[in-house]
Amino acid sequence: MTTINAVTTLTTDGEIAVLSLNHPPVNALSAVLREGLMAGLQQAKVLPGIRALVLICEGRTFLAGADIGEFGKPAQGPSLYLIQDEIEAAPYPVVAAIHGTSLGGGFEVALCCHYRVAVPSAKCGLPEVHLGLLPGAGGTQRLPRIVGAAKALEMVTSGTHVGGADSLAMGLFDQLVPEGELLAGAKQFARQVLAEGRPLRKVRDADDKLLPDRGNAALFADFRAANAKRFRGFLAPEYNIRCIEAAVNSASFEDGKQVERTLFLELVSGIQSQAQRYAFFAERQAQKIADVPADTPTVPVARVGIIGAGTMGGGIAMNFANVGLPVTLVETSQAALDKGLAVVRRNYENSAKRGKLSSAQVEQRMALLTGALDLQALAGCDMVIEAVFENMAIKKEIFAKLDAIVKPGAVLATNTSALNVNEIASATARPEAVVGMHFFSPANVMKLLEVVRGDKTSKPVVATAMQIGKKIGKVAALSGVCPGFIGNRILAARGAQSQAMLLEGAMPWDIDRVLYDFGMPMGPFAMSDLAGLDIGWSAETSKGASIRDLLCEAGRRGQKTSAGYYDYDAARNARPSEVTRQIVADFVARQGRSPRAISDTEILERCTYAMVNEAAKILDEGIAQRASDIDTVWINGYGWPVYRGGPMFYADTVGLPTVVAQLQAYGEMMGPGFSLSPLLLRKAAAGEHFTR
Ligand code: 3H9
Repeated sequence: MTTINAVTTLTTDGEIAVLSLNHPPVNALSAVLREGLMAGLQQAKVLPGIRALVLICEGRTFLAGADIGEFGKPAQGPSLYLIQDEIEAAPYPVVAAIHGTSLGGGFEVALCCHYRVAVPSAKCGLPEVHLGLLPGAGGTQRLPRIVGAAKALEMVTSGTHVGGADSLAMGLFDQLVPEGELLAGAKQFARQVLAEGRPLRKVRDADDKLLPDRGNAALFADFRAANAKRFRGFLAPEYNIRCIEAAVNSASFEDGKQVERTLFLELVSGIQSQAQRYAFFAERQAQKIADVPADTPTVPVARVGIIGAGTMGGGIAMNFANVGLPVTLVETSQAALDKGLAVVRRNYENSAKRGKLSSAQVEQRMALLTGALDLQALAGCDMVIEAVFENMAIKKEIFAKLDAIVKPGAVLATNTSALNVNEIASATARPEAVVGMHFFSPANVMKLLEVVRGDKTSKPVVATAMQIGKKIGKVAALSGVCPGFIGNRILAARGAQSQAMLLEGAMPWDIDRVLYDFGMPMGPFAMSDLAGLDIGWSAETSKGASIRDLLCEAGRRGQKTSAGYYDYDAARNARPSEVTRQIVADFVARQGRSPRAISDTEILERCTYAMVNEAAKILDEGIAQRASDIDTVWINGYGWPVYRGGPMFYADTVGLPTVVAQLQAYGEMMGPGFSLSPLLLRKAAAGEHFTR
């Protein structure tokens, strides 16, 4: 065995050379790895008697892509392109031996190898679009030469990881070998290639898959039109499409690659990719808690209990069933339980209709759910999540009962979205076991899990909640206790401004349009209509003291009544409402106010800067551990456009002095409850940022 450098070794087995890379955690193509790879390839070439080379990785995965942290820094070591040329021009077959995830630049290296062998659990893909990028090392030119333009378009714009069997069927892998036998299988494959005298196949030369689409403008126009909503606001999907177009229509591989190179450079230096790369690391950073080290013991969770089988409880239960964990769902009546389980079944069956689950999988998951009408059924659960409606007295009553039922050492979680977790914990004799696990609706879909740490929550309990979040595919972020925690507290700050502007002259659809155009999935008024305007409202106590009261009194309760701030047609398409316009205008007039024209800039600034200001307070108070956690919450829980990197990153791009100056300029209009965050003021004055 020859050690090439700290991460690379070269061994031989008869006529086969094996170049092995080991750069934890994910074998990213950092400078040190590129150096080792290049030197290893060159040394193998001069070894006597070598007739084939296997490229393999140690650890959990094959090369998972370029080192994202290196973008924007001065280049070091050999470029990926030189390495790819070296592989493609090797004098003998080079076989990539793939396990784990072969992604981005890592898969682009594999695509330069003459052959690809993988274990069945291996996946491959070009996920650069999620980083606001495109595959910049020939991926957009080679992929369609294997799978055709239509499939390539879908793959590069969705960033999907393709499993082993599908990759084999699509020609991305040449052979699957049994798990645990990758190296032996790859060597065997190489020997077979030699024995059969198979050629040094180069994907770059294979044009036949492209030819049928040459000049087919409709393919691309249709793809753009069909995905316009999905790609809204993002630059990278369009740039990826242009590269596939170039692959199909360019006179040569090199011409297409030039287009790819130019567009890659534009994206990598742009603000969208910077924001998306930041969000990638922010999400992973959010897992880390300063005083809860990674080796903190956790509670083994083999069975989960959920109290409440409503929309939230049922959705939460699905997350656990999806990863094979049995769930006990407790309701107060058989009817409510049956209804909840029927909704879960319907959700699964809808997934099956869309081809995402087999009917056997639907049954397997349903079989993991057990209904019960008595809290006693939770005795054997390792984690219990309370998901009843937001009423402190009821929650305290439930937690007091749980104390006598649930086994010692279990985690007692509440899904409250705003209530005081410390007060809930005080109802038990074991407040250290109590933690907030705030899921977002629909809980089986939304990525965010806000883990709320009470004053007495123990470290193992915090660590368990974070860990189980990852296990069920959520992005977990830690919050301290305050009304609304990180996410809803910031939402309330935005809500206050949008309500205030309604009284100053803006209409709901003006405000919603500005926020939608900014990139949010919907504005605050459309969101209220979706949730129901009558949440927390009752006809008995309504005093007609707000526009919401008046709308509810008029029977306009939101989408469910086909009318709220907006009018809705049968397909739930929203239209500005004349009735709402009149209700707003009359209310404003009764208050003796004269409506004024409010610019789009003012709407955007007051909404987003008020959010930034509240976020700064949250950070200052230690409710959030770091600014990037706040961004992770807003991107994954509320649809803040990831290409703007979250409220804190956005504030940094705007410039904190500008944020402060504008908030000061709006002055009294921000409302009596508004005050500038001392941290925001300090940072602006010192020329500092939140996220850099
Ligand atoms: C690219 O390739 C561009 C080319 O086309 C063109 C070049 C010219 N770089 O996610 P995890 C770190 S763009 C640096 O928790 P998992 C990550 O930060 C790239 N670091 O593990 C974390 O660090 P820490 C295209 C990376 O098992 C640790 O590894 N490739 C990179 O849940 C573990 O990560 C991608 O977009 C990286 N590329 O998932 C793939 N990847 O422990 C991005 C990971 O300090 N990566 N880290 O927090 C992934 O999707 C997942 O990490 C992966 C593993 C599926 C691989």
